[in-house]
Amino acid sequence: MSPTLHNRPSGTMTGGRALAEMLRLAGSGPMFGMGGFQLLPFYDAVGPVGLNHHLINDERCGAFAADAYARVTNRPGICDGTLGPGATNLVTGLVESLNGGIPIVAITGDTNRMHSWKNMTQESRQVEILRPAVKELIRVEMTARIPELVRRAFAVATSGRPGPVLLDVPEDVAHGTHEFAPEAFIIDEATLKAPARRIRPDRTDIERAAKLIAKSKRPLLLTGGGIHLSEAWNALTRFAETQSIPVAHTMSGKGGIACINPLSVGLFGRYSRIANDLIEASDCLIVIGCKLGEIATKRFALPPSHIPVIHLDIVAEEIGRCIPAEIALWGDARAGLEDLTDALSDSGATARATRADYVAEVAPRMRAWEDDAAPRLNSRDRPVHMARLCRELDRTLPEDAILVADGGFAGHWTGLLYDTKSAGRSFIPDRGFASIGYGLPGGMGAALAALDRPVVAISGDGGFNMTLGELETARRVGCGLTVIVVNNAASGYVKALQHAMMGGRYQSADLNEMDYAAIARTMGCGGIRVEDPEALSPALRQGMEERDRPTVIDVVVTRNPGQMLPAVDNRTVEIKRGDRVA
Ligand SMILES: Cc1ncc(C[n+]2csc(CCOP(=O)(O)OP(=O)(O)O)c2C)c(N)n1
Ligand SMILES: [Mg+2]
Repeated sequence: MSPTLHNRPSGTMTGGRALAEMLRLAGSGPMFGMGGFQLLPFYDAVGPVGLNHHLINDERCGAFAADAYARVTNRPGICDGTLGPGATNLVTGLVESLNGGIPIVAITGDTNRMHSWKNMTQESRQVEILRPAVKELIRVEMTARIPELVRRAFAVATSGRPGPVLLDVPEDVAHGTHEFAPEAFIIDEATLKAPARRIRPDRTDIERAAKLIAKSKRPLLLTGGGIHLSEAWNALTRFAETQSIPVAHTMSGKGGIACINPLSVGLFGRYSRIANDLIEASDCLIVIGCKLGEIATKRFALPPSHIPVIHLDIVAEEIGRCIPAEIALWGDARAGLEDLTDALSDSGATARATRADYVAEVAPRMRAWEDDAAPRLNSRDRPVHMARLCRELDRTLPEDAILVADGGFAGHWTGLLYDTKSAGRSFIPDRGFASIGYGLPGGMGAALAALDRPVVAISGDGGFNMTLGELETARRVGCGLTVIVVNNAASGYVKALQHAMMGGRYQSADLNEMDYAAIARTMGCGGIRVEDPEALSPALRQGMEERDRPTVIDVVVTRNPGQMLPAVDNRTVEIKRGDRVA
């Protein structure tokens, strides 16, 4: 336990001050919220204790920003909302973190308990509304217990499968005072970053898995966001390389190994380059830190049931939920990969020789895919083709850049086509809940987490409209973020589905034609409108050069709903009743 005694406050202070002191001891980064009466003592204390708190224009966006901060750093992101609508506005953002396994400590004000349930203004059953949105909801009933319960919040947020923890603080607890001893202010440093602790899979299970892998001719790694939470990048790369096993990834798992690593076979699931074909032809699937949900399995059509699955996950009950696992490895991804590498260390050379032909298939398959996709990837179309936009991102973003992708098409297109140049979480899509509106606030959280790295967010125009107010926040905070607005003047995904499945009967799918670059300029930000694909790369460079204000690049893309789905090609899909095409 640390820190040392001299760093600890003591004496009589408000609950709000005690909360701020604990967050300071936890080394908390930028936090995002909107105040109200209940948490005023906390707001009053953040400045004096040296915390970095930013007013947000919508609490949901505060939670999104905290989520992205946590994805970049693996340290709990912090957000807050006041009593009532402030608290309930957090729900969508917190569910993103819950489903994504992202460590968050959220704080809400609540009614003064002297008057609760007497029609207090803004009162609701907020604890009940928020409880299923978080890993644990901690109701703080005594000012004196604030340090202990903040400790608990960090421990829960970063242990096991990380997640959001909510501290619900009644007004009288925040405003009330207590005489604290310095010993109260301690926090376990291990809990300040996920994973707080690592657990290794059972030895016997590792040996069984190693035997199955050793005899497999075409094993394939299927990796999810758990790789990033466990910081298992090196362990994964080493395991894949020493055993000659190709790696496919989900959208959240991109960057488990560098996309440009010859063993990377790209995205699998709803959209895929070559990975789905390799899954079909595999004889052993090694699933790591991946829930195998709807998108990863193409609505549970993948993988074929005859292929044995080894499933390593930090949540034991997640294993076998969607796809039965032949071998269940319960534990931390990095630890499990290290143990598998060790268990197979003697057979590495043999494995590499046996699988030489197999891994040699990857490059020509990728080339064939690339040849097929080239007309789209290099398209000179005006309006801009989405594949070309992704290609320009790929070419222009430097190795250390972070790309944050919004919930609509933006995430799927870049998930399929954007290549990370090194291992690590440098592609951040909000796949926990896939809400639109994450791009801008998520980009801001990522930019504040990585001040020296270029951060680009890509969002649909619908998603951007939803959270446009945060451009004011990003401007005020001085955030050198580049936001690409994929301007198709539509709720595109919906329109494309109506095109494919409803015979082109479009309902509530069109947006107004807008110039988002002009709007951005009016708000004191940079704004560049791009209609010619050749202008994409210079615009991106210009955006990334701005270090202390955001730049919006408004990219006019196709308005043709027949060209919107991210399959890179544009085949007509045959649809049977009840099908979901994308
Ligand atoms: C909060 C929320 N509401 C609805 C949806 C369903 N949805 C998925 S994609 C999409 C279209 C979003 O439009 P836009 O942001 O412009 O992206 P585009 O698909 O046009 O690229 C919608 C409405 C969602 N993901 N999140
Ligand atoms: Mg759109």
